[in-house]
Amino acid sequence: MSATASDSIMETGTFVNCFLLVISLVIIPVNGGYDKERDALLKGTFPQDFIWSSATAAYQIEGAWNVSDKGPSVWDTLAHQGRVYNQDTGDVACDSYHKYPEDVALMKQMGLKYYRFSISWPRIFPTGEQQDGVNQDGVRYYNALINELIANDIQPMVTLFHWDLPQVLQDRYGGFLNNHTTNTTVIHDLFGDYARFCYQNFGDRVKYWITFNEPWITSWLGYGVGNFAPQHNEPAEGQYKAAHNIILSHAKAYHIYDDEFRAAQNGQVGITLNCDWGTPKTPADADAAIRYIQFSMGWFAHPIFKNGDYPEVMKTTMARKAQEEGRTTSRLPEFTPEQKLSISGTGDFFGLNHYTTVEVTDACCTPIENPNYDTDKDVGTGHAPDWPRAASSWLYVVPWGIRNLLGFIKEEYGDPEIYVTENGRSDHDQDPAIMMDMERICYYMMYTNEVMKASNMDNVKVKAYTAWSLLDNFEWLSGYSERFGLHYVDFNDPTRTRYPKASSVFFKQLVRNNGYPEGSEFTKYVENMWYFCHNTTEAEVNGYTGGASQISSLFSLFLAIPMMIAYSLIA
Ligand code: PNW
Repeated sequence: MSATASDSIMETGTFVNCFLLVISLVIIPVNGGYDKERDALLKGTFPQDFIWSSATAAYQIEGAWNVSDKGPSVWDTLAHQGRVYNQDTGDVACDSYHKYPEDVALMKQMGLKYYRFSISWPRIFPTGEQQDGVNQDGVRYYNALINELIANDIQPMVTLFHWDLPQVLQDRYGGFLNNHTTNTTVIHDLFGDYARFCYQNFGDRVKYWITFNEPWITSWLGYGVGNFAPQHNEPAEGQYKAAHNIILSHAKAYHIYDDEFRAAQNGQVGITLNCDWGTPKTPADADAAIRYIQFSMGWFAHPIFKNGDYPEVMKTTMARKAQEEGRTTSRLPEFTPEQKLSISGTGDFFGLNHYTTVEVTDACCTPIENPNYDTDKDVGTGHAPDWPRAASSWLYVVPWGIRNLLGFIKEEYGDPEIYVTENGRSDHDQDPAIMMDMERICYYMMYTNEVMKASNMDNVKVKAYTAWSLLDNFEWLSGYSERFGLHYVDFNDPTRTRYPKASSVFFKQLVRNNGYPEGSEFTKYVENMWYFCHNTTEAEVNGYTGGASQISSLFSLFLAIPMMIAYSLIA
């Protein structure tokens, strides 16, 4: 071999090594997050009848904020006051009010059999009250959407309240602050009337009803902090009053279905609660972590799925605080014995929205000047340094959290049927657009695998997994700056064309495989991606370092892109 030839081989080798080194420094964050046992890929499939779905919400996608007689919602008000990032509004959003057949076609293309969407209360009753008039165009819209879904073999799963309260109800009655301690609270009856109207008009085709989406957000951010609509700032008590009314309104809507519709329509009514998993920072923080979960999910789940009343730890903590604050009554309201009876057992299924995990520390008992829900819990929250982050400031990627949370729900609430009604990851709105959304693919891959572990290894009755979201949409206070979609929407394009991201192709394969069956091409692809997705190198995982393992890590990344393209061609 000539000197020149061997030099050039040397040079090539050096170049490759440098290239690998640079690439590995840039794209493979060195962290020790991967736990060989906990995070291993589970092969297998979900139960045969498992429900794969995706979700949206009315205000986030519909637009058409004032067509026909639609009344304004509290979110129309907030957005029109310029309170959203970049002064964005939901006036047009994804224009799904006009483009719903396209949305249905996207789901059909992905092989989804269910769609979770919400009905806008003020689109049906402009003031929120039936006696003031019904907007027939609104009823027509939801009928058309439901019919389009069914014609395409997609089952509707309908949320009655995804935060867009009719503004008139806020103005007339204080919304969910209305008279929270009496038995004859107007807002319960009005929500009941609205639910009845929906069961009557759509219940022949809709078999899954979710009364409220994330009442925690409405209560705390809407009526406590007040940065979310309806912007009521009363952090000592507002959230407890609102939650009390929401729980009673939920129970009312449940019983209306039970008494008047169940026999004929044979559907199910549940509620969707959000909860981050709370993991104790040290063993000494174990009680604090439980307290964190009882104050968030337990606040609603304990009354509805257990005994009609708030969690014991919430009641005793709040009673102690009342004493310390020199109050004669707790800021946490009490249910009457009759109310407890009517609340308990009002969930045919447990809807769960889950995105992230927090590390909890005990912050017990420092005296607080201005008591509020955050300080009431006596906990501190943080995040481990090696948890990767999404675009939303609160969203850390911790796949194993969902398995723990599902196990907690099984144990705590008597093994209910759980529908994961939201799970997903945000990207920043950036130029060029993120169409090869590998991080979203990884998120769905890792989280659904943990859900499968809960189902198949821990015997949790998980019946459904719902990806948030079908489309990029109006992300509340962040406007259009955070994108959760499986499909990209260009919000500067008047026609709001939808474009499939790589994750929609991945999700389609996941649905088709119903999980990660041994030996399938899809599972092989996932195996190649697994270490990359866990943000760590194979060398770290296997405890040795060296070129070969790094190359194979990189290979899974480079393999991914052509694989995705191949998949989209055969899709
Ligand atoms: C859920 N947080 O809301 C909602 O149900 C969706 O409408 C929303 O688009 C989605 O999650 C993504 O945010 C949340 O601040 C809003 O922790 C805020 C938080 C969590 C969930």
